Amino acid sequence: MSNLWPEAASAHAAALDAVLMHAHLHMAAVFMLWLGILLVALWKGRSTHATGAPDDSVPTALRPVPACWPWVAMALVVAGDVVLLTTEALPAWHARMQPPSPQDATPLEIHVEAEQYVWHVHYAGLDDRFGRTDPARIDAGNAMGLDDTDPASQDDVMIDNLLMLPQGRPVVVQLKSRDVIHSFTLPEMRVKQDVTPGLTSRAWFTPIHPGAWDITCSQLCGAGHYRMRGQYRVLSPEAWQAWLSEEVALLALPDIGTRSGPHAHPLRAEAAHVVARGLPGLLGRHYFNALIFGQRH
Ligand SMILES: [Cu+2]
Repeated sequence: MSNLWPEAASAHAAALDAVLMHAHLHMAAVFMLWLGILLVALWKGRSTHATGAPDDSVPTALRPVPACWPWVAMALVVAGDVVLLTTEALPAWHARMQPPSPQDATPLEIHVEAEQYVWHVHYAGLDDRFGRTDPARIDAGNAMGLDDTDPASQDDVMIDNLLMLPQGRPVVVQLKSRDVIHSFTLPEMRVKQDVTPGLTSRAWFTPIHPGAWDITCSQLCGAGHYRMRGQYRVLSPEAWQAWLSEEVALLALPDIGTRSGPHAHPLRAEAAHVVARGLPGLLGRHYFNALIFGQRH
């Protein structure tokens, strides 16, 4: 059955998969048990006594179904639920609800803002400090509204629809929405978190092996919901650091013109190719609006 699921690529994925698998096995056992009782009842009750009322003239032991069976079945269902909850589901949920501890490894924080139909991704850069943002500064070349007067913003990297992650390091994604409810979903990380306007949500996970997969939106968020997809990639820590350094270096190039525009980085180009089927794709709606319609947001 696990072949039907997306690849498990985060540290907590196995525990959640086990809960899911055992809950399904439990429900399958319950289904078979009730089906068995139903078939026995049908078989033994196929007499001409069709009134539905208990026939007191028949000894209890010979009645179609012993009266205790449903209680036994229900007790087994409850016992199975209790075992599942106490041994797997609640421990897995408890572990899931604990944010990564800085004692284990310094978590990497990334800010993501959802907007019909783009994931704006903001990296703190080499200094690990996020620059100040201001919604009034959002425009075609500044998807997050970064305030360039803040020294911490100088090395901040903004990319639409591309989430780059290092392997083996806990990641905390801070999520906001600019319009409607979206749902930030990384199936292989077993991460799904609603992104609600007016609220700041967080999702955390630790990628355990390299790969490239799709970011999807799991809430029907508008007519373009189907194309609200990005890409996320897990690289080795060294490759991730090299990528970040390259991106920061690209910020200094004079021909870029914008902070969130289409840099010439090969990974961006590749992701754009994958995502471009969704029209705004990697470049984001603002960029396309500016490019095609001359609009500024
Ligand atoms: Cu969405």
